[in-house]
This record gives sequence, structure tokens and C-alpha cells, in this order.
Amino acid sequence: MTPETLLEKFTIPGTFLASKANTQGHINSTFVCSFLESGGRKRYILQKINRLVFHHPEEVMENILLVTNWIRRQLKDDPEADRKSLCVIPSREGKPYVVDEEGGYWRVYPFIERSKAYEKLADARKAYQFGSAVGRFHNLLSTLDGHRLSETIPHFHDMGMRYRQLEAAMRRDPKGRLATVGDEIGFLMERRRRGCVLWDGMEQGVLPLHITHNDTKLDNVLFDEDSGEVLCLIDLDTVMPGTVLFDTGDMLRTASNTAEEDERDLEKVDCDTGLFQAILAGYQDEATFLTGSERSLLAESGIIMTQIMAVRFLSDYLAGDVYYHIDRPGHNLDRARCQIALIRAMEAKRSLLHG
Ligand code: ADP
Ligand code: GN1
Ligand code: MG
Repeated sequence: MTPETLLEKFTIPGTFLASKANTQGHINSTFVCSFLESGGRKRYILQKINRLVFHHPEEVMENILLVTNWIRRQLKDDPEADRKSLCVIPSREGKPYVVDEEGGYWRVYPFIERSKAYEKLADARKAYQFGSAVGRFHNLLSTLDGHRLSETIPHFHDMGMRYRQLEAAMRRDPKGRLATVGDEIGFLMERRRRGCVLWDGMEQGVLPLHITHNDTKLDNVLFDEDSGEVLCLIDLDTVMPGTVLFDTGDMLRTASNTAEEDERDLEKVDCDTGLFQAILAGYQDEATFLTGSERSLLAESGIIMTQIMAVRFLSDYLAGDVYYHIDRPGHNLDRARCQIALIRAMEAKRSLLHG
């Protein structure tokens, strides 16, 4: 089905004009679509949910409805509420998605206009805003009962499981790539125990459960092009109970790296300690609920979430690039190497990161 035919099944008034793919994310297929409506041109985001990643798309959409309605209720007096939270557009059958002939699940959100998702932060002020936006997100959801949410990807940040997946990919080695990644595997295996600290701390009840986003990479946050402030967190597919350190860690991983996530020139990869500290300052100014155990692991969360991504990218490289969208051969290996270079940089600067 074309985007145009799919969009007819959603409750969008007006006439379809055009659609264009957005390739910023690694998981879903995203299209920006425009319509002519009585008030003028209006844009929407049409997304196909990745079924290899999300086995129960209905549960993903139920979670997203619950979370966005919860946030919107709290923002009801805010004149900018429409730009500060995603809003699910129902299908003509009243569902939060449409299923195509091949069983593909599609959803639509209004496009948040005059907003920008960055791959890199310009300065520490933006880093502070990024951190505080995630703190506000945790606060907004702190009153929602986590039991009402489904676990959309079970054991998503379970490092022990991620290492077992890496070992399974090493055993299968379907593309014969294992021989070329001995150094990377050695590096990650040496750090296996350290990597499990967040998941195990959560399982043992040392780290409290919150409703967390679980994918707080920088380009999952929209900044207002006019004010420069953060508007809202998008990509809510993995919102579920977790430790807030999953979110602080992924912010630090994606926004303190001086290079892109897939940079091939590893000389360019470093951890910007100014941005790192600013993210944590912004986060802690909002997240006043943090316990001592959480606080003591804030800086470490950046290293651990970088490690989990190194393990996941390397596993996908060995498995034959089945999970993340790739744009070039070896893309997942480049990503894994870049994460490893960032871990090295963070480890070298550890005392500075702890502030
Ligand atoms: P993925 O799961 O593949 O990462 P995302 O939901 O993050 O998909 O969307 C991919 C990109 O599409 C985002 O990085 C952002 O640039 C853009 N995008 C998604 N939703 C919106 C929206 N409601 N308004 C504006 N841009 C959006
Ligand atoms: C994926 O969907 P996207 O591109 O925002 C992945 C995250 C990784 C990230 C690495 C559901 O995020 O876990 O951290 O790639 N999302 C899922 O860039 O696996
Ligand atoms: Mg995304």
C-alpha cells in the first residue's frame, strides 16, 4: 500500500499532497506526509512499526496512548501542549493503528512543526536542556502506574542477555565475520561484569523502578527551532518500567560523543566532559527524587549504556545486519567500533565525569 492509500484509513481531514521518507531512526519506517486542510498545509508523521523488533504492536500502541494521554492531561493549560507531546491520530475504525494487507502496523502522529531533532548538540546550554527535558519526562510519568504498561521488548537493557546474544551470534557466525572482530570481542568480554550493574541493581531492588523512555538518544528529542528549548520526547515505543539510569546513560552516550554514532575515523571520537556534566546537571535539577544509589551511578550509566550499544551493534554485525537499518556494508561494525572508542575515552576521563 502507498502512504496515500494508508493515510485514507486515518481520521485526517483534507487532501493528500505528498510524502517523503525520513531516515533518521534505525528501527521504524518513517514518512513525513502533507495534506491541504481548511487552515492550510498540515504535516503528519506516518510510521510503519518494525515487526521484527516489536512483536506485539497493539501493546506498543496501547502504551503510547496511555503515556501521551497522561502527559497531555498534565499539560492541558499549556498553550503549546500540542507541540509538547505526541498525539496518536485514530484510524477511521477508532483504532490507534491501521493494519495493511501484509499484516504491517501503521500509525500517524501530527508532525511537530518548527522543531528539530539533532545528531549533535551545539553547546552546554542545549545539553543542560536535554538533561532537564528527560528529568521532566520522568516527573510527568511518576504518577502513572507502571503496571498498566506492557513490556514492549522484554529484557531490553538486560546486559547479561545482550552478552548471551553476542555469544550466540559468535557461535552461528552466518557471514563468517567473527575472525575479523577478535579485538572488539576481547574488549567487551573484559568488561562484562561491569556492564551488568544497572540491570542487576534494578532486579535486586537497589535501583528503584520508574517509568522510563529507554531510548533517549539525542535525535529522539525535538527542540523548538524558535526558542531553542526542548519541546518533547518522541519515539515512545520502548516506554516501560526501568531504572532512570538507562535514560541518563543513553543521553550521555549519544550527546557527549564528539563524533557521530557511526564515525569511521576513531580519532574523532571523544567524550566532551563539558556536555556530559551539563546533561547531568540539567537532569538532576529536575529529578529531585534520585536516591543515593542512583546518584552514585549517574556518570557510570553513560559508560554502561555505551557498552550495551557496542555489544548490540557488534552482535547485529555478526548476525548479518538483521536488526538495525544499515546504509553501507560494515555499518554496524563501524557503530560498534565507535562505541568502543567512546568507552575508552570515557574510561580515560572517568575522574572528570564523576564531577
Ligand atoms: P525510529 O524508531 O526509527 O527511531 P522515530 O520515531 O524516532 O523512529 O522517528 C524518526 C525521526 O522522525 C525522528 O528522529 C524525527 O526526526 C522524526 N519525527 C518522528 N516523529 C515526529 C513528529 N511527531 N514530528 C516531527 N518529526 C518527527
Ligand atoms: C535504536 O529507534 P532508534 O533509532 O531511536 C534502538 C535503540 C538504540 C539506538 C542506537 C527499539 O533507536 O535501542 O540505542 O537505535 N531502538 C530499539 O542508535 O532497539
Ligand atoms: Mg528514533
